[in-house]
Amino acid sequence: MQGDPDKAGDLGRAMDEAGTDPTEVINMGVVPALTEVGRLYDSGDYYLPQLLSSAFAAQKVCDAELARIAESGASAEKGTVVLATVEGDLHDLGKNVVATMLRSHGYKVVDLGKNVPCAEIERAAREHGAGIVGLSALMTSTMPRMEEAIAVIKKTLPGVRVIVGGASVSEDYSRSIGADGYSTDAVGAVKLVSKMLEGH
Ligand code: B1M
Repeated sequence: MQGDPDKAGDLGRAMDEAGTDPTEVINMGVVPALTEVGRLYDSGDYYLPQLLSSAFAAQKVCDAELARIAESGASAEKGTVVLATVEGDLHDLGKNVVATMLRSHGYKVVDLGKNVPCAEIERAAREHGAGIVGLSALMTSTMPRMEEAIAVIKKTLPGVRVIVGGASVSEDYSRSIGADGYSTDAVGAVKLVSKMLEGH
């Protein structure tokens, strides 16, 4: 997967041919690969070009797996989740994985992207009738934007629940800012959403 979209496509196809479940391809293939890319970037072994082409390759696999799920006709929309990386934060690789995993489990995802102001998140949740808002932040400096968004959403959209995640966020922090749920990874995010929207 190291940043070569063609090889990533081959890997995805090989896993498809082996009958691997699409969500497993993402969970067992894409997420560990991206985590390793993050580690290599952190350690100075990878630079921005490798990082960006890895992200592109990962998205290509995720898109292919989502198309596979759509072809199988398995996805009836089970509820709407508005997702965003908070204002000031440009990290979106993990949030994109969360979006793909939620879509692959049949949820409608309105992905607002990265660096999203609180007012835009609240407006989108209202307009799309979201049951859940998911906020991602990877920097300690942007985590307070989550608290602000939660305060606004709780005030104006009391029925909407907010879940949070991102490498620097912890369970304790999530509780302290009034989030309804927290998960360390995309699989946990799907479990939270399923519990909140479907009760299991
Ligand atoms: Co930056 N960065 N970065 N970075 N970056 C970190 C986060 C950092 C920890 C690196 C470090 O210093 N060790 C550090 C933050 C320190 C801190 O505040 N604690 C940092 C910094 C400082 C910066 C800059 C300030 C660097 C600079 O310019 N001097 C700058 C800030 C830009 C900005 O945001 N304003 C910056 C820039 C960038 C890039 C643009 C180069 C790039 C982002 C590209 C992109 O996302 N499109 C980048 C990257 C890639 C990283 C690291 C290396 C990797 C992050 C990543 O994508 N991991 C990161 C260090 C690290 O984490 N090892 C680092 C892979 C991804 C799959 O995992 O995002 O954790 P992750 O998502 C996981 C879970 O966290 C969870 O599920 C995902 C999948 O399992 N999750 C959720 C995420 N969101 C969730 C939401 C949920 C539930 C679960 O519910 C809604």
